[in-house]
Amino acid sequence: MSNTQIDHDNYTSADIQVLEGLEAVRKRPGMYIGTTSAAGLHHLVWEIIDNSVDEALAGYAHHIEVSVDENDIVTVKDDGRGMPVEIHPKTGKSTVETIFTVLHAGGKFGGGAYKVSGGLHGVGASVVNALSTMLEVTVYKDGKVYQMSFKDGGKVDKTLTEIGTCDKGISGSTVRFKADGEIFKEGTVYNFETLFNRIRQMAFLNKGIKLSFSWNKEDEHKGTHEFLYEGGIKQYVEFLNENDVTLFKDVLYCEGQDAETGIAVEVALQYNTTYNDKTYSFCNNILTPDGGMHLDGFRQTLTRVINGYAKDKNIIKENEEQLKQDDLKEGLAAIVSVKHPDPQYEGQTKGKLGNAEVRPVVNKIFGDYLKRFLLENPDIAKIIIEKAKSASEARLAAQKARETVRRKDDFGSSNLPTKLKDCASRDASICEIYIVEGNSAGGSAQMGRDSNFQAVLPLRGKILNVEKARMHRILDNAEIRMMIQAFGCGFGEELDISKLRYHKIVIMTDADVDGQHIATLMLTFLYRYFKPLIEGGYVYIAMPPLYKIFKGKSQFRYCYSDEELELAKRDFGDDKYDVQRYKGLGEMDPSQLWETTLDPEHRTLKRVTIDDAVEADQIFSMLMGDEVEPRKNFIVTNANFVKNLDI
Ligand code: 28F
Repeated sequence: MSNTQIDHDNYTSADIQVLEGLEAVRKRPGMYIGTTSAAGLHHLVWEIIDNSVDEALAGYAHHIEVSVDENDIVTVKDDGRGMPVEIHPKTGKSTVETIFTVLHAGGKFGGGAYKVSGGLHGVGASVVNALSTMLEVTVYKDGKVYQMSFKDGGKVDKTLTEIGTCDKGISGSTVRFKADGEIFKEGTVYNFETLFNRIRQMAFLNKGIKLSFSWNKEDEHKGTHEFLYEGGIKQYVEFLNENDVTLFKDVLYCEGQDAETGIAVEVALQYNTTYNDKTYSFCNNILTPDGGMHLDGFRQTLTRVINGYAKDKNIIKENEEQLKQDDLKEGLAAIVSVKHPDPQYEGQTKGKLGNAEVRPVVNKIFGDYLKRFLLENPDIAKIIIEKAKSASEARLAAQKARETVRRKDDFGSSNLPTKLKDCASRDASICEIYIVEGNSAGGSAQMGRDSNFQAVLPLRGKILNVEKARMHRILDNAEIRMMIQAFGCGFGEELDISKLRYHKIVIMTDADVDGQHIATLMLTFLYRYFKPLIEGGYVYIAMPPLYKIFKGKSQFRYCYSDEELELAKRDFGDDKYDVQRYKGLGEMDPSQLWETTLDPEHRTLKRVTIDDAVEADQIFSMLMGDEVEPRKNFIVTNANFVKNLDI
């Protein structure tokens, strides 16, 4: 039988291979999409979008539409050439069917472009099919509309059929799919922010491609968002700085490609008045949270060229110390985006780019551009150097302050804060430290706790807003120093989680606005100086009750939200009951605090997580930064939700 005929009666070896392939994906989904948690569920969407983005990067698609409906069925549509529909020589199946049934059938697309948007390094659409209960493909091509569908993890439901006609000028591909609840045990409900932020990020990273996102659910997010950035990562940097005051108007931008290796480089940067570094690096549109060769090349080049310019212009004297990489991080907002045909990722979470050949390419492209830019913009050059010089002075002051922190005898003999009521156990994995606002609450927490594994550190009122302070000022603050010492694991670049003395750091403040402000200040401090603790899931927020509802003397219940109070009232029916609203932790006696908020058997702790690093940076800058306008807008926009501001 020639390989172009399709034998429907019995399975060819290719059919068996296909079924085994998709079965393998369903058996070990984690091998293909990382996890089957929410992150894995959203990877299905990235995978399909990436195929449209590749068609756009190849120059054929210009508008990609993503939508989610009430039943969490995702639709992705592009206006590219439309997947090929003719029979694929190797498999005797249509190319469409091959793309969705043969693992890694994506691979090279026409026109020599390689797959650069590789969601999870290009595992291909077939994995999405294998992990979906339904997947339907529609192709618009040559005035005809073709459709094929799959069910139950990639089994063919309807073979590819011509279902109609369309305008000759219309072409493109549409994929609709429903993730399989049997695979995604934590549910197949998509998160609006996760989709919104990543789709917007794809538009920033791929200038000129229009991405639309429609949330077709009856909730507060219902609607369509259009993202199109002709300025690409230049506009991404403007977005990063939208909540901060910038030091100059321009965004520095360069792009280039190394002919020999095919490596493409794009860099955009701008400085602001804050002390934070908001630099994000990407490879093939994937965020590399742990950096790697492209980011190293960027930082080394920035430092080398700035120092070279400062020396030539005698802004930094011969005898003066050169600027360090860290000095040029302060107030920096930057995007480093490279495209590589065969990226190698390192590290446990594959978040670091390992290809050494990338560094000299970044060096050359960004270095040549920056040298020219500084010569053509001496005023901006001077501003950048002045900012870095003051950062350098602050760094030296911070070093002294660190030494003082270590030396200064604020702490008892065991080098711990005298105000810390430590716990007996030294097994960090079971120990918890409660950062409590106010001495009265601190007192009842100290009495109510289980002193074997629960420590208490009472704070006196509001702590410093670290978003607007430099390191040495922060280290001058007694409350901050006490927390650093109590945690015992250092902070910032020197943080060593293995030395952390408590595996639960619990912020416990009053439920009123003041308490929430303190909790936000605490979170800002932890986010800026102990981010790995948040990323590692060590940081929590205590949930004390808001109300106590009781009937007579014996019957009572604690309520932790307004909704819970309403339910409890209904449970009491028409009986007479009283409600006590807790204004502050201090109103609870130690045993009440224990049973409602401290006792692991009954309490609820809210774990603080960072789902999206870029988003978190924006939120802290907006909430705590210098610019008042964005904060006002946020509060006005969210005012109706801000009954009891949920941190
Ligand atoms: C909603 C998801 O998947 N769009 C796609 C194309 C276009 C071509 C293609 C895709 C060649 C041999 C691999 C068309 N004409 N959107 C998408 N658009 N795949 S996926 O080709 C398949 C590759 O196997 C395409 C000419 N060349 C390529």
